[in-house]
Amino acid sequence: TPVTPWWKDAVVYQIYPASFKDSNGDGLGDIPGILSKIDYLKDLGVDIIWVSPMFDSPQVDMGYDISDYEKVFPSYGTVKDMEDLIEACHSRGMKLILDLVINHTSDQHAWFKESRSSKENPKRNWYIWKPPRYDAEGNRLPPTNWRSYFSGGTWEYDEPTGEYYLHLFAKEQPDLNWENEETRKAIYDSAMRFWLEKGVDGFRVDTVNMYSKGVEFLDAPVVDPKSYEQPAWLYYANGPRMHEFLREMNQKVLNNYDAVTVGELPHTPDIKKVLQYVGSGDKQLSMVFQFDIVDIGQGATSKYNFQPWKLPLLKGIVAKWQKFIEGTDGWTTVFCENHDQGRSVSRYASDAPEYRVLSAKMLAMMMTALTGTLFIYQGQEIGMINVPKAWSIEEYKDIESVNFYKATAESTNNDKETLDYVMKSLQILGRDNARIPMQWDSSPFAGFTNRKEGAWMRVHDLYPEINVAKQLNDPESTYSFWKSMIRFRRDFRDVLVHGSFEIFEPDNEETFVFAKKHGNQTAVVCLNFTNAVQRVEMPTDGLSFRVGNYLDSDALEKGLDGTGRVLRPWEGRLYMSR
Ligand code: TEU
Repeated sequence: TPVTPWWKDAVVYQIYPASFKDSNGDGLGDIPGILSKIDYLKDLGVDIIWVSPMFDSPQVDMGYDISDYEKVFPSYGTVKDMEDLIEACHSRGMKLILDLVINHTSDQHAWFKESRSSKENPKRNWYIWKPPRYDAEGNRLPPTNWRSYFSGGTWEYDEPTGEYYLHLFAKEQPDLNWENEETRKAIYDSAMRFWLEKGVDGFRVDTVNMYSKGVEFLDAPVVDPKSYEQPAWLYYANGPRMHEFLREMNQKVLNNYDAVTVGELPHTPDIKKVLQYVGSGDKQLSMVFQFDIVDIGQGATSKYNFQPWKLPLLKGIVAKWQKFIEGTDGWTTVFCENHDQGRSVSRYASDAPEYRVLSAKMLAMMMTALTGTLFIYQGQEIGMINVPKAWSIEEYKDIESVNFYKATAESTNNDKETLDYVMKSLQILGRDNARIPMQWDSSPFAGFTNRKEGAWMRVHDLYPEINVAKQLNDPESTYSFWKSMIRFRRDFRDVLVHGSFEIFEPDNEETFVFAKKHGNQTAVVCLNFTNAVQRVEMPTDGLSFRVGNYLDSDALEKGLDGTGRVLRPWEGRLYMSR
């Protein structure tokens, strides 16, 4: 029988370096700060640490704009600090993975500086340059009408050489030209081998399905008549050479190391397409992040136009990505938070004072009972919640949010109602909800920094109530619940990490009931997603549960009631068969 790869049973913890822990009092997190908390993570039950970009960068997009893959952003530390971190992980039996951001670089990367210097430069072709178009009146137009992620178009005109370059994200993040073999070789050497040789255990692969753009650069159809730029991911995501590039990357680089890859796969709801990436026979990626769960509530043509939704949507998405690998050799991920998303308690449950702890534990139970490699984002283990509703746009730092607010203000002539709705949407979906400093204790600035002026971003007003120090030794805390659920998941890994999935009452809008099965063992999970008491019918046919053999996310009161079970508000229960 084949051995299970080490990363399947793993619990991965994502660290956002700017906001995890500041060790030197400059208001920004750093690598020595991460080192100081490594035993905290080990104790929680973390197997793999994923560090978001800590490479040298002008920080236009929080380090996802890399100016040198082989250097560390000075405020975060040095390459030596990273070597120490790798060693610290390995000596504790943990692994470390890095972000691999190779769809684009910073415009300050030496490669791009050369590329933009002249049309004859040998690196001209390392990025995607196109001549302008002209309309009937002779006005200059960009090569296509594509909309970028951070508002405005995807093409920036570069005066000195009279051409446009492509940038799917900020204009300071030019897209690399993957069609060019020399570019690919340079990427493999600089962004990958350099760090693999230092012992990193793999990568979270940023926007992995965007390397191969369509061969033809065509205009996207108009779905938003108010704007010139149109959503265009159909034209640049999952392009024709995607799988070829990933096979090459494995052959030339990854296969020489026991490295794991988890690719980010936006705009890909199609199961068959996803399976092409994660089938283990055709080695491309170990697993991917499917976006459906984190896209919940986003507007169709504009992300920050929040759309209310009901529980069956979430349940259907969970069920879809639980079932899609059954009968295949593929693998999947379990996650509902990262640095690009609002906090799960605020988005999927309730962050009201009386419910937020219950909610956080209920979600922890859901996540730890699902099949796939489990990813937790910093602060999720203590139930951190979204920024307060009263915060104004001035508190937001994320380029996507700030640009969107500005663009909306411009296009609506500062229409108050529209801008209020943008603020409401940002407070639910905005990326900064996850980027505020980690809440360590109740000392000033949540113990994140000892800088007099505070941290680079405002600390959550509720940090005295929601913080690590308060929860560490409290057996009833969110942290303690996560810790025990992670152990429980490990003890019952066959059924929880690898088991098959079955959903009950998919249309029920109040509760989420599912079963996990492996051999003759079954786990039944009942989750209450409301503020009210709910009765659930448990699928107990032919199963025998030892009374008391269950885990409860709400230890206050445990009521068994005939065939059905009564769940208190936001309570979760997990019953394990004998
Ligand atoms: O995100 C890529 C991505 O697919 C976007 O949908 C992302 O979710 C973003 O919020 C835009 O709406 C990755 C990183 O996770 C993100 O932080 C970076 O800004 C982006 O790539 C560019 O590198």
